Amino acid sequence: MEGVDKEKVQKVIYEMSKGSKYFENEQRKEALTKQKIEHLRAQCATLTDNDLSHFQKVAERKMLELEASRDLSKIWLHTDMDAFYAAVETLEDPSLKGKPLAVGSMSMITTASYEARKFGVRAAMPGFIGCKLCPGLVFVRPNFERYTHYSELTRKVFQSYDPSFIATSLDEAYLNITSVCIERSITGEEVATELRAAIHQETGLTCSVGVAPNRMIAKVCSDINKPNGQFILPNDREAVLTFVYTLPIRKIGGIGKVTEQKLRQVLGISTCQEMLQKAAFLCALFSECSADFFLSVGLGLGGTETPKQRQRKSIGCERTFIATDDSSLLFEKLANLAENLMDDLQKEGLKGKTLTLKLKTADFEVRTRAVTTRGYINSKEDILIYATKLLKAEMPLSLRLMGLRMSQLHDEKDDSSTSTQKTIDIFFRSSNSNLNVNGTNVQSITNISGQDNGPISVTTEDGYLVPDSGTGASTDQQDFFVHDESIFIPEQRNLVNYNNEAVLSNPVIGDGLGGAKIDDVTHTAKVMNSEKLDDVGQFISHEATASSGKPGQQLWIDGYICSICGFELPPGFEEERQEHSDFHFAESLQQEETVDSKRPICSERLAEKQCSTTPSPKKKLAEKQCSTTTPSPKKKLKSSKGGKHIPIDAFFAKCKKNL
Ligand code: DCP
Ligand code: MG
Repeated sequence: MEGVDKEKVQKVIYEMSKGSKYFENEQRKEALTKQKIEHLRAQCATLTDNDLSHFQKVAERKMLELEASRDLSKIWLHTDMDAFYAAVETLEDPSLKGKPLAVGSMSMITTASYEARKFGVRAAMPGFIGCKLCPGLVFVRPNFERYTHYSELTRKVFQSYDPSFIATSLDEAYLNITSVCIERSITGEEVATELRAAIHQETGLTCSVGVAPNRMIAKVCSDINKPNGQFILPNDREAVLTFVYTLPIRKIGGIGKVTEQKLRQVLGISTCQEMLQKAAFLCALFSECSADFFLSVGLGLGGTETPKQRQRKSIGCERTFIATDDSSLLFEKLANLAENLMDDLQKEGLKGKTLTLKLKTADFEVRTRAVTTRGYINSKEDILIYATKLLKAEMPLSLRLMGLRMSQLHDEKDDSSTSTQKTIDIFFRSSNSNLNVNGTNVQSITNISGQDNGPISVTTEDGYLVPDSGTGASTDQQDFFVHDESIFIPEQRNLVNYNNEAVLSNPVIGDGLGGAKIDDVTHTAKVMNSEKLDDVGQFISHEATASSGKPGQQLWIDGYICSICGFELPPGFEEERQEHSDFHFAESLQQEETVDSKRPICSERLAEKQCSTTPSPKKKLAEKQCSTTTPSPKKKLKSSKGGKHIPIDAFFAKCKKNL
């Protein structure tokens, strides 16, 4: 967006979307963020001097711990293709070269060529707004098979540098190049140059590369000299600290718009260095997990170990369309989805037990409804039986998106695999009610397939069955099963609110603003066929369990499923993912706030302090901010050398201007 008249772009977007549902949702979202900020401000204002000195100690201890974990022995490389879809299209049709190009439709642009970006055209923007900004904009329909083909070519190259490379989307990957550097006695910079040349030779496309001691920084680095460039940060603590100290927090994967606003507006934090300066506030106001994440960002720490591969947990597809309440049309779409899901499952030799129906209403409300069958299924007919029942229960309604996802997967090759489900029959029978242990509604749907899929459990966003840690055999009499995977058992509030946020953050897919007829399938199965993990949110703990529900431990399972709430977001949707992570931060915050409003701030964390200190009078936030005593770096660190193109100071000066 450098050199773009941002004000003009904003004005055009505002004028063209005003009054639309998208606009209304944006406003609702803004109001929600404002509310969260106010809440946080109020919490902040209650902090006493004693609180702050306690949390200062907590923060210092934490920073020491984090510092001790610093690993400078690994060399990570992050690679990101330049204007990927647009570049592929141009390669296939050279007449597009040099033209302002948008890949997508009047409803949605997936990416734009650099020529189009000069006009403010960008990904996730409705095409008709793109046309307004850039009248000569040329449109090309996306062709995912093409992108997958080119992506596979790039992966062949990655393979030769790191067989365990982590692909986070079709066009991005992390490579641990430590061994290559040692074995061939070459530098990270040499590997970067060589790899970019190899990718170009293999594909005819360009990419940008960042090299750093950890993945978090490597990703930031790959953006510095984009397009067709590279930036190398040496494995040197001082160089890392220099780099992150002036780095705007929004550059960090996992810090999205909402988190940025909260940190900036409540605590005055805009750069990573300021995270350390306000460490006491971060520890006082955020969960331990979030605070750890923020402090590690301030220290320039990120993932250095290759995360263990996880088995695919679910497989699904979804379809966006112009909103309709025509039930026959909706059932037709459902049948298509069932067929799609069957194909994907059968291609991978998988069957599943839990079927989740995702619906996005015309008002952008997202609902998910899940059902667990007794036996494993993967035929279109079986899928459709359950999906139809789930959909019927929601009718009448007007929808703009439908999705089906199968989880609790079973590999047909693996006959020994058995379900670890356990009945909670006793509970439901004895309670003699329709309430689960959360006090929420649970429906029962009787199987009508005539097969041995038996009675099933149904979970809705109004009440997910509570997971049981024990194991046991299912019985013929049972009416309900406990899910043995907790990733699809989000807390009600998380799911509902998250969905709102996620939908709002991705408003242009088929929202019909442009009146264009689209019927886009999100290629979750194809695009996300990597079974490796995304980096978003995993900077602290790569071993985070999917069910932890802690924001800092959020993972993208299979590269696209949120480990906290099970929501799916393809890796290409980085902004939306960041907002998603923000949402979990915000949710945990809200939960903390709800609890904390009934008791002193972070009482459990204050407990040890309260033994030795007595509270002093409350002071105003402004005073606290001025008097924070977290040590800032004693001397102004100099930029490290090693960047191939622009000097790092110039880069950050540029970033600052954009803040
Ligand atoms: N994509 C998408 N929807 C988005 C963002 C991206 O479908 N909201 C797709 C199109 C992009 C591809 O993912 O070509 C890769 O995304 P990037 O964010 O890496 O964007 P580009 O590769 O297009 O451009 P850059 O040169 O900035 O990396
Ligand atoms: Mg890219």
